[in-house]
Order: sequence, then structure tokens, then C-alpha cells
Amino acid sequence: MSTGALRVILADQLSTRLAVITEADKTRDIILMAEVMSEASYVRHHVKKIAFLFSAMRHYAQALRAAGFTVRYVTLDDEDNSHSLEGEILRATEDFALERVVVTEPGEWRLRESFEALRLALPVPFDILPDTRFLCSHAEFNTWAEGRREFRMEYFYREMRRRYGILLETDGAPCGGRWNFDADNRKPPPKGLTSPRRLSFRKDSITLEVLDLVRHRFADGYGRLEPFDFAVTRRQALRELDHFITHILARFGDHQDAMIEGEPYLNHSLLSAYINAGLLYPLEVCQKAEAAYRQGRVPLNAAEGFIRQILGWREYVRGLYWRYMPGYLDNNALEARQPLPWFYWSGETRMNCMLQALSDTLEHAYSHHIQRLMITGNFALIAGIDPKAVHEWYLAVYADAYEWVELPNTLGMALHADGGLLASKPYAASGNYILRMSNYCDTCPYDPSISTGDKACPFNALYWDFIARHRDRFEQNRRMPFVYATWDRMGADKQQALRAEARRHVVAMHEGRL
Ligand code: FAD
Ligand code: DLZ
Ligand code: SF4
Repeated sequence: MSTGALRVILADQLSTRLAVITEADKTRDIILMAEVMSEASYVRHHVKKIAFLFSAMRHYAQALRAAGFTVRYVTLDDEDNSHSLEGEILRATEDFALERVVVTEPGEWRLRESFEALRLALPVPFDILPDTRFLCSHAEFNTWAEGRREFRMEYFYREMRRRYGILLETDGAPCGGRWNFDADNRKPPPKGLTSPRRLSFRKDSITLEVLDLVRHRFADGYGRLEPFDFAVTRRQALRELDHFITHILARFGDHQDAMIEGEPYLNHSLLSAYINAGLLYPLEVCQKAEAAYRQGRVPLNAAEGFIRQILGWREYVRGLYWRYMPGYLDNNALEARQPLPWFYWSGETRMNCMLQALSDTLEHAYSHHIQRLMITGNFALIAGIDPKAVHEWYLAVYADAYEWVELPNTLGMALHADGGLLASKPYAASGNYILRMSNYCDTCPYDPSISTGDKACPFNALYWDFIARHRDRFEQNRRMPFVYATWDRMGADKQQALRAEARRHVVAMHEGRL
């Protein structure tokens, strides 16, 4: 007798609301989940990311079985494991007499392409269903984008607010009379700014077993495996969400761009890994934030700022990714060619801001947005590091990293490598910005007020060198009116000294002396 469908669930699709599950026939269909080396090693993933996904997958499979589904779960140590998703799908079609194979569209182009190729090799029909966890489909995004000369997230976001009725008055106007309260959210950190306590989840036997597996199979992997505090079930992720809404969201807006040594999380939500893996739904997260505002528990600038990241940025970068892949990956508009310095992986640098961001990353598989954008991203931008190398690093080191969200943020937002498609101006900054928005400079051997010489902050000369070498591109940018005037006022001697200093920094960064 033939079985029904093989229903494939990937590690970042741990949702029970996708059609691949809701349309399953428990009496005939088989769910396939597989831990495979091809996915666990196509970049040098942080070991915490691998452990989080494997533990969450195993818990999810356990819940499906408890609900009456038949699950074929292939562990990494399974002797018959072919170690690719395509191989596991093929093997299942050989082991069972199936009518068809069904999968939700993967989040990365490379995997969707290889699934398209697999379609030809399979003996049965293969359906790739849309990923309905997202709030804007590919077609809807393309309709929005079609015919626009410039894409700006702000306009996309307003449409999403209207479409989902989020933070609107009864007449359709935005709550508080404005769509965007970002101007209220860029305050430098006051002295003593700390982060509220964070949750840590008890490790059950499944998680302990996974930690053991990852410890042994990824002994040379990037990052620290323990302590491991991640939520690994939807129930736990919901607790993390409630903790954030109740205790932290109110402070989210004011110091959203601040950075403090020893405070990796500040008032950020830590929810990206859970939303991206399917344990939380973006709309429920936005609706809970809105409810907290309507109940008077959090101010509007906090709720709006937070919702904009999810309803706006998250959907917008995904739309751009699918619209412009596969070509997007090859963008290098600023012709940046420097190899990635080794300290991105090792964390060994004297620049305290970089040291803090890289140490947080090694320790937690997390750093918050401003560390990613204005520290590690900004450095890579102004030092002219090859976008592909930077992209591979970001894709590897964060627990929330998948190409659909990481690539536009890295190539577009941080590196301006897409020539301004995503961001109208480059996020380049000198030491002065980092001094203003963090306390990192307090204990740094470099001095942010000095630009040349032994104690000079490397961000200064690198910043001016970046400005000078891209003059043709940025001089007319309406968002950079004063930068070139300042550069011109410096005079030739100072300009030459800064550019020579920048060249020394580039040599020093490759020799591990920065
Ligand atoms: P919060 O600050 O609490 O924000 C709330 C939520 O909004 C996040 O959980 C996330 O779902 C969403 N969000 C916020 N900013 C963005 C954004 N720019 N793009 C998309 N979603 C956003 N985010 C990822 O999820 N995966 C990545 O691989 C990733 N790579 C990045 C690489 C670079 C170079 C940069 C600059 C940003 C990257 N981001 C990425 C976006 C952002 O930095 C993270 O989503 C955020 O730091 C996650 O932490 P959080 O959950 O505490 O976020
Ligand atoms: C990231 C990841 C890792 C580390 N391991 C697996 C795995 O063993 N099995 C699996 O199904 N998925 C894994 N993933 C997630 C995939 O890489 C992800 O589905 C694609 O990158 C598309 O987003
Ligand atoms: Fe970073 Fe420069 Fe400040 Fe040091 S002085 S922490 S290198 S910005």
C-alpha cells in the first residue's frame, strides 16, 4: 500500500501553522526532519546556533509525535545519514512508497535551487509551498516595488502598518500622529545604563544530549558552547517574549543605539533566533507589543520602534533578498577587496569596541544591531573588506543568521555594497560616533580624539580615507552635506597624513597588530 506524502520540515521551519503540517494526513503522511552535515557546515556556524537548532528540532519532533504524527527523524549520528537534505529526501522516497513530497520554501536561494534540481530526480511530484510565516509574500513585495525609482523601507512599513492594522487610530491615522518615532530613539547611554535580568532555560535530557553531540562533532567549531541559555520550544520562546514585553520593551526605544561594555543585550528583545526558526510568529510579537502600548504599559516610541523592526525591516529585507537573488550576492559596488582580518574569528584585537562586539559574538552567538552595524559592520566598510568574506562571517556567527535576512543587512545596510539599493547613505562613522554612543572608548588603548600616531583611534583615519576614496559616489548624496566640506577644510597635509595612516592600519589589521 502506498503511504501518503513525505512532509519535510527544515530546522528553521519549526512552526505548526505551515500548510506542510496543517494539511497533513496523520494516518498516511510521514514527516521528515534531518540533522545533516551539509547544512551544519556550509559556513562555520557558531556551535550555539547548531545546538539551538538541533535541540529545537528534536523537541519539535517530539511534540509532533505526541500529537499523533509519524516522524522520521534522522540524527547527525545516524549511520545511514547521507548528510544532505536532498540525500535524505531521496532516501525516504526509496524507503517508503510515497505519493508526493512536500516542503515549505527554504529561506536561502542555494537550497531552493537545489530543491528545484531535486524535483527532476525524484520519482514522485515535489511541491514547494510558500512560507506563510512571513507577512509579505514575494508577489506582494514585487507589486510594491514595481515601478519605484527608489526603495525606502519607511514607505513599505507604512503600507504594512495599514495592511495589518497595527498602531492605527480608528480613522486610519498612525497612533501619536506620526508613523515613525526614531528621532526619539537615538539617545546616548546615560552613566550606569544596565540591562534587566535575562531568562535562562533549564536543560532537559534532549538538550544535554545535543550539547554532548555538538561538543564532540564540532570540537573545532566557532564560539563557546556553554553556558547555553536558549529557549528550545515554542512554550519557552513565548516565555522569553512575555518577559521582554513585561520587563524590557518599555525601555527599548530610548537607548536602542547605545552600547555598553559587559551588557551584550541592553534592552533588545533577543527574539530574532526564535522568530526566524519558527518558534514565534512575527505578527503575534507585533500584536503583543501593540497591546502593551494600548494598555499603557509601554510608551509609543518603544512599541513603534520595536514593531518597525519586525513589520518593517524584517519583511523588507526578505523582499529585497528574493527580488534580487542570485545576483545580489555578487554585489561589490564600492569595490572592496581586502580579505577579512583574522581577528573577526579569533576576537583578538586591541580596539576595545571591536573586542567587545567580537567577544559578545563568540560568547553568545549574539550581538545587538548597533554592534553589528556600527562596530563590526562599520569597520569592515571603512577598511574596505570584501563583502563576500564579511557576509560569510555574519552568516556563520549569529544564532539568528540565515541568508534571506543576513545578506541584505550585511551587503546592503552595513557595507553599501548594493550601491544604495537598501540604504540611501553609507553607515560609515569615525571614533567620535562610538565615543558618543558607548562607553567602549573609556578603557581602550586608542584615543578617539586622535587621528594619527600610536594612540590614534583606527576608526578615524579609516573613516576619512573611506570618505576620500569614494568622493565621486557620495559627494552629491543629500544625506552627507557637511562631510566633504569638512574634508576639504583640512588641507592637503592633513589629508595626506590621514590617508597614509589609514594604509598603515590596513597593514596592521592583517598582521594582527590593530
Ligand atoms: P531587537 O533589536 O530586539 O529587534 C526586534 C526584532 O526586529 C528582531 O528580533 C528581528 O526579528 C527584527 N529586526 C531588527 N532589526 C532588523 C533588521 N535590520 N533586519 C531584519 N530584522 C530585524 N537579523 C537576523 O535576524 N539575522 C541575521 O542574520 C542578521 N544579520 C545582520 C547583519 C548585519 C550586518 C546587521 C547590521 C544586522 C543584522 N540583523 C540580522 C538584523 C538585527 O541586527 C538583528 O535582527 C537583531 O540584532 C537581533 O537581535 P534582537 O532579537 O535582540 O533584536
Ligand atoms: C542552519 C541549519 C543547520 C546548522 N543545520 C540544519 C540541519 O541539520 N537540518 C536542517 O534541516 N536545517 C539546518 N539548518 C537550517 C538550514 O540551513 C536552513 O533551512 C536554510 O539555511 C534555509 O534557511
Ligand atoms: Fe573603538 Fe576607537 Fe573608541 Fe577604541 S578609541 S573603543 S578603537 S572607537
